[in-house]
Amino acid sequence: MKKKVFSGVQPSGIPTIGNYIGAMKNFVTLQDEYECTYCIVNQHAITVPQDPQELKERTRGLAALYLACGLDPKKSIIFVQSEVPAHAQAAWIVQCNTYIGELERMTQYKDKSAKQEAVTAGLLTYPPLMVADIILYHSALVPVGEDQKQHLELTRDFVQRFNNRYSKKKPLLVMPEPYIPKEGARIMSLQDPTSKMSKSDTNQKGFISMLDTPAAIRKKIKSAQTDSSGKIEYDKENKPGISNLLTIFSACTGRSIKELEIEFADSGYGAFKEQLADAVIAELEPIQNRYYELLESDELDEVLTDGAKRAAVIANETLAKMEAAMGLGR
Ligand code: ATP
Ligand code: LTN
Repeated sequence: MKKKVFSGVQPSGIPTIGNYIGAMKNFVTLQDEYECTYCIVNQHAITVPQDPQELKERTRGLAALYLACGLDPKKSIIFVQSEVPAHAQAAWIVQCNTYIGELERMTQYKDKSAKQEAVTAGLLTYPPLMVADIILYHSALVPVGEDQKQHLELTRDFVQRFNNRYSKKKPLLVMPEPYIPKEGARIMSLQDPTSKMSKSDTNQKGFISMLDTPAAIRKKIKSAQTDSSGKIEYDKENKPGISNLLTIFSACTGRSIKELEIEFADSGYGAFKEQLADAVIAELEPIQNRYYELLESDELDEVLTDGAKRAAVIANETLAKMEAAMGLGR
């Protein structure tokens, strides 16, 4: 039997090139080898305030981007989280088997709650919903960026605890592993290369969105923070800006960082940035063209409706087994 893969992206903004390199690009490569399920995790997005109309548009838009990147509904299940109620139901079970202390330790919770005026309970219980997403589909591999590693560790702890408590003889839940790319697992902000590139950054110049126009991409790359040494070398500690740009270049072209260092050994930052912009545009332009076609098509809604149906069959079955194991029911 093929291994199962599950992952999700929040429709909390237009995905950045960080989301693409760290996660979405791998979604596509994994679908040829594994049985994959990819979710638009809109219930995770509402852990912080969202404008209802915008959330709706971004949800459909993210689905279009999934397909535009190359996700194929014949190979993978693609669906919207809120359309499969088993996620929220399983999340309750997960919450009742998770300790508040575990959740308070999560760095994403600490970072995000520090930025909010009022912190919702949902922001704290965000990881149990993510645990539910993963376990419902018997996922063995979860392609994510570096920042999600801690949530995956929490998931592994939960799986072990649940199996120990409720299904000792025959483990019900599959132990998942994160699938984190060797390079590009943490693309940094163009303006502050010591912090993660994020689609909800208030400084637009910090990130390249997957839908930025070629002119905007070129401008943002031109104004990216570098250093004064003028040498194109990978050195994360001392040259975080240039190292980040090299990583993006490498991910967009498939060429190694070593190779790029050699090619640009005698170049200045200006010429390097011009060519990087060309590479990013060449990677994103075909995706953008397909995206705009898909947004106008009926195909997109058909894929999501069918995806939710197929996902619900699997999710409901796992949920029923979890409930039975715990004695929920008559
Ligand atoms: P937000 O800023 O709204 O919290 P986010 O972009 O950090 O959003 P998600 O939309 O949930 O978070 O991220 C989707 C996937 O992209 C996850 O697997 C995450 O690890 C990955 N990812 C996010 N930012 C980066 C980044 N800068 N570099 C590499 N991968 C990233
Ligand atoms: N928390 C993730 C998004 C997410 C996810 C998942 C990723 C929600 N559910 C299940 C992998 C598997 C994030 O990137 N912020």
